[in-house]
Amino acid sequence: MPVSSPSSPRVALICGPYSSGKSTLLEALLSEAGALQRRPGEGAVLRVADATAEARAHGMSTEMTVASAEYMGQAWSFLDCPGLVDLMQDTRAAASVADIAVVVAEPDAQKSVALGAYFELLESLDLPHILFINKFDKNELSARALLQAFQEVSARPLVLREMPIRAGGEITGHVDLVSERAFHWQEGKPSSLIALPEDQAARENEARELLFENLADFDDALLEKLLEDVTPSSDEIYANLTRDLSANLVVPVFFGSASHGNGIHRLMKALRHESPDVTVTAARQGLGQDGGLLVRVFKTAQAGHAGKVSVGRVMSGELAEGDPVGGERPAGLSRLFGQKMTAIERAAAGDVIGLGKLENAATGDLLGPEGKVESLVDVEVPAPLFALAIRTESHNDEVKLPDALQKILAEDPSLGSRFDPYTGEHILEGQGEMHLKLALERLGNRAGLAVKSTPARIAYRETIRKPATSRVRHKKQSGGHGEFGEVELKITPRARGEGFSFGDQIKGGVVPRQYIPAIEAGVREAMQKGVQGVPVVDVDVVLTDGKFHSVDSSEMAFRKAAGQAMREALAKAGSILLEPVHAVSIRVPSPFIAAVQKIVLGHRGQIFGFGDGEKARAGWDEITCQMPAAEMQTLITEIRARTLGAGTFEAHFDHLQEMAGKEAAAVLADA
Ligand SMILES: Nc1nc2c(ncn2[C@@H]2O[C@H](COP(=O)(O)OP(=O)(O)O)[C@@H](O)[C@H]2O)c(=O)[nH]1
Ligand SMILES: [Mg+2]
Repeated sequence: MPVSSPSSPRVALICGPYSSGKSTLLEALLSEAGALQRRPGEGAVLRVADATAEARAHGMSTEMTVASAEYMGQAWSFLDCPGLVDLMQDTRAAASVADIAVVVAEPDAQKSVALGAYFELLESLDLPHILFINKFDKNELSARALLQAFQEVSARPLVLREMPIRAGGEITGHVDLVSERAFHWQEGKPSSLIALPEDQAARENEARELLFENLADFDDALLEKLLEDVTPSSDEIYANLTRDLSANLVVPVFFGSASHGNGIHRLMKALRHESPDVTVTAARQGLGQDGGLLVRVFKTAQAGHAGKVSVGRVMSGELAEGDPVGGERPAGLSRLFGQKMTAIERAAAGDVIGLGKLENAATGDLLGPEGKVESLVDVEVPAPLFALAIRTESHNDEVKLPDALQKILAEDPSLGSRFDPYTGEHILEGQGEMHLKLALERLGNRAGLAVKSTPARIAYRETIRKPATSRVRHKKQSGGHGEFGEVELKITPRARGEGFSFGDQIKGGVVPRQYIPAIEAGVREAMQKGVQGVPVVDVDVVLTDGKFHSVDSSEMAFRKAAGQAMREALAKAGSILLEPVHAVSIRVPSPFIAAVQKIVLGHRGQIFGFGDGEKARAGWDEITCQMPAAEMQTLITEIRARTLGAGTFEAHFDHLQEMAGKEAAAVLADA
């Protein structure tokens, strides 16, 4: 079992729901470390976090901010992640390198579901985490009541480490439940040590006992002491806390106010004393322990003239400027502080560094000196939930699009792009409307590309109602070489999903075999656009008869004849419009199940069942249903709007379904 060294560099992930105060906390921690000479949040333009064009335009974090600083002789890197659900991939990537996470919450029990996703992620990675309840300054707030609500979304026990001191309408300080020292908060200054107010002693005792009971669940010696009414020593409790946190058995809870600088010193000290280091983190991830160089890239940025910067953590080994990483030589190593980069000469295990211009590195890669390394624990990339068709505003820019797209895709693995052969459109897909909006803004800001987006077209299909036959002679005789080909086709409907089949009943060489592939090609071409203007599927075509001419027949002539014959047969066979239907499973916290059911039914969905689903957590439900693809374009937006951002879904194509009536008419009118 590897042991943490007190001096080696630590990485803390700062995560949590939108607007809980993560970026303000980042600045408060940097200011606590002496790396920022002003109060957090002061001077919006100078913010360490949120300095990119997109972040400033939206007034919120739109990507992860990385800032390194020294705190009491120890190097710390803080990874401040955006809280927007669409951008959860940043949190996932940062979690893949962090030693410890701080989940920042608002003191609002109503918003507890939004916390669930963070606890779930950290639990699944076994990453030790602390809950910091921010904006905690009003007297009506009860830490106990909040904890009860938050406990419902955490699988690990939440243990309160402090108790608020109340006076008048405010919370004026806190008591550390282990050391029993009381602090009075002061605006913009370190808290002052005070005597524990007498009227708080009973509450303090009660809270302290609860903390001990929580810890005793994991320690028999402590349990015995409590049963015998022996008060454990502070050292014993601290040792318990450190062990339980690094084993991810409990979630310590602190509170305070990032913007007023309250409770920050306490939080930073807990991080310092209780965070494991990179050797423990690497072991938890099953990474090689032979001391060879391993760098996990968790962010990719474009830093103006410096170009591409891969931000990575050295998970093991060390490197100096000029050493190869991932089979390339980085154009310089740097330390990051928001947008600011400072060149460094070497980096060791634990450090977070910027690596200049690594052509082949992408976010999520684990790099050894010579190339990518397979790892047991990969950063999971979620399936797309939202898609748009994109096109450059100007036709001349079209050639620049693939390259520019490729750059932003390398930054963010939860973003995808593909060509849809069924609709002929370029699709950009990701985790939600805002995710794609930001991606398009990035294309504009970085590559100067103006890109238009429209809802992705639905891959409608058509098929035939009944069998039909047709006979066509294609003939041209105009001096020289003529064209001659004659075919008779029989087309028959096939069952849904059976696709296209082609055969022949040619006897006696009425059509020489060498022309039959050309006939099939002609048939296939004609099926690209049926009578309703969309591709035809599920049809069996048989070449029943034909004629040829020994001089004038050619592949071309037969192909033309077959195409014409197919179009005529389709026109006779009647047509049905088909739309793609997806099998969908939607997962939401149980209280929202009725609201989500309404969304499904409002979009021509068909519900097959409710369950707590294999993958669902306690307190979550799953709806299994089928929905037409056309109805799902804003599904994720609607689910999130009704579930405080918590709900999500998975979907895959299931079948083509017949359309009729006004829905079919609407599709045709559109086409
Ligand atoms: N009252 C109060 N407001 C805060 C505190 N911390 C942050 N805020 C405010 O909450 C808003 C969101 O903060 P920000 O740090 O950008 O949140 P993030 O989305 O979690 O990064 C800003 O208006 C902050 O000024 C706090 O401790 N108390
Ligand atoms: Mg932020």
